[in-house]
Amino acid sequence: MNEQDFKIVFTGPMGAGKTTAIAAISDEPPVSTDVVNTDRAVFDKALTTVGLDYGRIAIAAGQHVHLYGTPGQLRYRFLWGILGNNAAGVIVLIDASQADALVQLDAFVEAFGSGKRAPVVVGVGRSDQAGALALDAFVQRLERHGLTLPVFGVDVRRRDDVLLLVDTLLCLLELGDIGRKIV
Ligand SMILES: Nc1nc2c(ncn2[C@@H]2O[C@H](COP(=O)(O)OP(=O)(O)O)[C@@H](O)[C@H]2O)c(=O)[nH]1
Ligand SMILES: [Mg+2]
Repeated sequence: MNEQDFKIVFTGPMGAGKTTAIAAISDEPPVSTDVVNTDRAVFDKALTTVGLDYGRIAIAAGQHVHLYGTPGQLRYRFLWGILGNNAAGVIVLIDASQADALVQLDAFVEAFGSGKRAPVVVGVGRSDQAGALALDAFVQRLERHGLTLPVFGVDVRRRDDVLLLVDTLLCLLELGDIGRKIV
């Protein structure tokens, strides 16, 4: 990683789409540490990430954004701090169709510094599914905690949606404390 590079962390609960999002935008095949999911009761999908995801995108000549995905399961929480360390910004992905989506939002935003240490952008997925919470519910939840963070409805399978999250984060970085840029 060279001096002008940034590190961005994708976090959020299992199944929210961290691995998919990084794969959607990475310039090169992402590194993934997915294994067979033994927590199908929590979220029914075949694979889950135990370590991290890693991808990379070029934003200028010789300048890259490094993309790290955290594991979503609480038992890997010890990795969040390690992966979040030195992050220029954080993207929290939430699945709006999960009953506890607002509680999950609280947990992940809180764990990653509520946008105070580094900017946070929230991507809400599956908001078009039956029974899914409306985007506004997430905005209001954040406001209850005194937080005004960008909240976007996204489909992480779409490259443009994921790039919107990353671009917003980069804008916030430029507007705010450039000193958070990391090596
Ligand atoms: N149908 C549908 N599937 C989605 C949507 N968003 C994400 N997914 C799928 O949800 C899964 C998310 O899994 P993954 O990326 O492994 O989540 P992670 O645990 O956060 O890394 C993938 O299979 C995506 O294709 C959506 O809006 N609609
Ligand atoms: Mg994953």
